Amino acid sequence: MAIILEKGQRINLEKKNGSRLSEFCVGCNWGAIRRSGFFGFGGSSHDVDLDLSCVMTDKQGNLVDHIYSPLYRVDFLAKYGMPPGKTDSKEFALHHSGDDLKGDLNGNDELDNEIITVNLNKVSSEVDQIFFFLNNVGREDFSQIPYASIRMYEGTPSRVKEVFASYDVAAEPQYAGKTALLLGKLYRRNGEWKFSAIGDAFPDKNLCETIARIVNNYAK
Ligand SMILES: [Ca+2]
Ligand SMILES: [Ca+2]
Repeated sequence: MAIILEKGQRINLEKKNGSRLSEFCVGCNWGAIRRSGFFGFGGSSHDVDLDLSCVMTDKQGNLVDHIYSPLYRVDFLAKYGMPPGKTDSKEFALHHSGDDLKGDLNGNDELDNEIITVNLNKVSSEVDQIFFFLNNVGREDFSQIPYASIRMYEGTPSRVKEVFASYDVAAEPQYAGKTALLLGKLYRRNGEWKFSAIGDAFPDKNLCETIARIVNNYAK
């Protein structure tokens, strides 16, 4: 049984057989918004573009690396002092599957739309915390998105072998007006990696605001 994470919960990355989780996927699955038509005809779907991203900080809480969509405009990022997007961390320990712009158009396909693969054994020694967060590029807030969940699992982006932990994040009134969500962080403690499910939602206009918030309020 996978662990169903709750806001604020901290977990070890220890598996049932006593070994430790070191290579896994962090994936986010979400749905486009369905609008039904008259008498069941002419329903339409409204694309939902969530972006799963992560930033890495060192022991002092300084930003040292990032993964976010290369589709973000370079001039927009530069206004906030942020470098261009990329899908690999510096040491290739983390990799993003690519920017999904729509969400599931025909109901929940149970597959993650954006996935970051993680190999903790390859993470640079300067990295102390890895924060995972979601931004909605569109105008709707998380309470309007039919479903969105994040999970950690072993396997590959196209084949889920075993789910280690999962966390549901959308379609709840508490997310009204919220367009960004800090899902959680991987962090080192006494030489071991652990995971903390943060689950805080914000009304941020874009990912640069969320990154600034993480660095200023969570990383130190
Ligand atoms: Ca996206
Ligand atoms: Ca999906």
